[in-house]
Amino acid sequence: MKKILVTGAGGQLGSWLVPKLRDLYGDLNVLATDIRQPCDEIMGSGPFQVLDATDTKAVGQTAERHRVDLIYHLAAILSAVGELHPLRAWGVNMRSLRTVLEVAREQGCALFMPSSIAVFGYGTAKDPAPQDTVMLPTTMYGITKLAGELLCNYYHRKFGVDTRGVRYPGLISYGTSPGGGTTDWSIDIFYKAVRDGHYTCFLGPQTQLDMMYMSDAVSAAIGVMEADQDMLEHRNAFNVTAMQLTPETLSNEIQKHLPGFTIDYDVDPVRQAIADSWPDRIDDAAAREEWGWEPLFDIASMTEDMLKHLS
Ligand code: NAD
Ligand code: AKB
Repeated sequence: MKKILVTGAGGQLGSWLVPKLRDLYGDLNVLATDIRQPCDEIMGSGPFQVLDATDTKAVGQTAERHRVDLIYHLAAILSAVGELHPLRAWGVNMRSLRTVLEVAREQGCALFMPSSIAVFGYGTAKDPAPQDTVMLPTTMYGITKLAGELLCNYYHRKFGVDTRGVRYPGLISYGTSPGGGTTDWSIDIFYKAVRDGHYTCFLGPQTQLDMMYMSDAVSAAIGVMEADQDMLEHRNAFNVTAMQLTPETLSNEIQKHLPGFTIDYDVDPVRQAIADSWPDRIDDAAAREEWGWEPLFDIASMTEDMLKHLS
């Protein structure tokens, strides 16, 4: 059975990915790590260790002790927080990636590095943004993700490390709060709809971005790592998407369940500029063709499931 180490496991993605990995590979074979304590489900179902992913020695020793074969490297600073603290975003995102790449090279581990639609910027076709295209990110977060994709491909070419990744869109989930991204509105809206019946959105009503429900994001992470290497023409990283949302379309969908729900807008120019620089839709044909990517949730089923769990 594979032995897996997850960095940044206490975050929005880790709190869904770790339980699924434990179901598939066995509770004791999945070591969750983070600089903060994760949710009770992760603490109660298997091993957890406090681990700074930028600490090369500690990550190396931990991987060796647990005889790790596969690292899911989730630790990162996201786009909105990254624009508030750009040097911190560069430091955490690049130092931690360099650390896990070196550990993967030395110890023969495979590595999953989640990239993002933030690698795109002005100069990329907006609808759809192709798999292979001009990439000129405007945010520090996007710069670290693009540099990360290139570095992961380099480690594969140069050292034979099995690096793979996907370019996630905004991920929607309940449970653990999002970590400070531009797409966080698509989660906040559900919490406020259920609690207050009203949401003030920090992006304008027509701002369209790709989105995905978290259970599909978990399937993408596991699917790309389980894919047959011989079928992969791309590696870092595959475009994946599930739906395109604007604040207006999502609020209309929520109103079908909560007719009294209202929305207004108080646009934050920083996050609006980030969103405007990202595509309206990405083309995920390569992921569908090379490893069978297919999301299960659309706007209707995602909204129904979110409201069922939050109500
Ligand atoms: P998050 O902010 O919710 O979680 C990140 C976790 O990393 C946090 O628990 C934090 O404590 C931890 N962390 C920060 N610095 C660390 C360090 N030095 N060492 C160890 N842990 C550290 O983020 P998330 O939404 O779970 O995202 C996970 C990954 O997926 C990130 O790489 C992110 O770029 C990527 N991604 C997320 C989304 C999204 O919408 N959530 C979209 C695209 C890509
Ligand atoms: C963010 O908004 O920063 C993330 C992402 C799309 O990478 N959700």
